[in-house]
Amino acid sequence: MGIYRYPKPQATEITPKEVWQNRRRFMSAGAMVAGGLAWPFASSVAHASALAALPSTPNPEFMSVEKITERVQATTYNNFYEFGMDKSDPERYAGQMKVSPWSVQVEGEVGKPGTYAIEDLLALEPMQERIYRLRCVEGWSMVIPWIGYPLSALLSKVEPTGNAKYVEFITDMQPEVMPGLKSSVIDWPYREGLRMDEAMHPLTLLTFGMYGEVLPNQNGAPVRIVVPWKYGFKSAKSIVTIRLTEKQPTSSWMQSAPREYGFYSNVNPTVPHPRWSQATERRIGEGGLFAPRRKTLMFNGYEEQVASMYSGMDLAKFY
Ligand SMILES: Nc1nc2c(c(=O)[nH]1)N[C@H]1C(S)=C(S)[C@@H](COP(=O)(O)O)O[C@H]1N2
Ligand SMILES: [Mo]
Repeated sequence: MGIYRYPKPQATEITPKEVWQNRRRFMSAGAMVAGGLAWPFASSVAHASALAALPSTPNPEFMSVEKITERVQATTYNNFYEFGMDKSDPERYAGQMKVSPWSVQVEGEVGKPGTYAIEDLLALEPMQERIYRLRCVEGWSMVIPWIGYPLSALLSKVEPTGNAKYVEFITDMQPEVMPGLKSSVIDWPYREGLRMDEAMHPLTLLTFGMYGEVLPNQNGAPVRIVVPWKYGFKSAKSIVTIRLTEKQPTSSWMQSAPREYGFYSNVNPTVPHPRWSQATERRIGEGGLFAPRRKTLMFNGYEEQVASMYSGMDLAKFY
């Protein structure tokens, strides 16, 4: 269990009591089934934790020698535009998001469409811990210990038809608690997509937790996707629908700024965003204002694993 390695949460990042009590009630059933461990696990953990522990087994293939970003940074510096444009808005407002009950509808080009309760998704496959870099298109990055299992496990279960070429992710809308939905920067709900081979790639993680615990709301509770070789915006949070399609879906960002955001959005230091370079990045939590920026790596450092999916493609054209 990786959970002892993480720094103790600061008092300031502890969620109001009513919120975590709700979360615990909801998580206890699912986490027990998923982890096969006794529930009071969280109370035996060395640090006072506001969220339910999510037991997992570290996957040695996806560990990292890089320094893990402090949990306080990863949970207070976020993009989740449903809650506002500022980096601090998700942490401030997402506590109000209702994450229980939750279900995910799997539909479209599948032999077995259906609605999965979050408890069933949690129990579908053993939970793995994987340390992934997340690189935002804005030019910053973090290193996060995620908990989940490959999306391919779920996709195989629903039996994609021969027409299934793409997967679309649609995320939740809760207008009462999401002030960002009033903004027309994005055509809501937030939608993202992957090509079928990308969705089935072993790196693509259906993600339920981070830092040994269930996902904090601001990081996309109760379930999100993490696609580490693509810019962070491909990693849709708080997913309610997974739709398999024959045609390439139009993501929210492609729709709002087609010149700036394409369908693929692979991390690529050689293809600048029309308004800024993608050659370097700032690692969140590393030094001050004058800390040197890091060189951005091709496919965010996952080139060896994913480059073959794009052989023969002009990555400046398919940005
Ligand atoms: N539903 C939803 N998912 C989203 C976003 C969003 O605004 N709404 N922002 C994306 C962006 S731009 C990034 S960089 C990552 C940030 O994930 P993190 O806050 O967990 O680091 O979430 C992505 N997923
Ligand atoms: Mo981002």
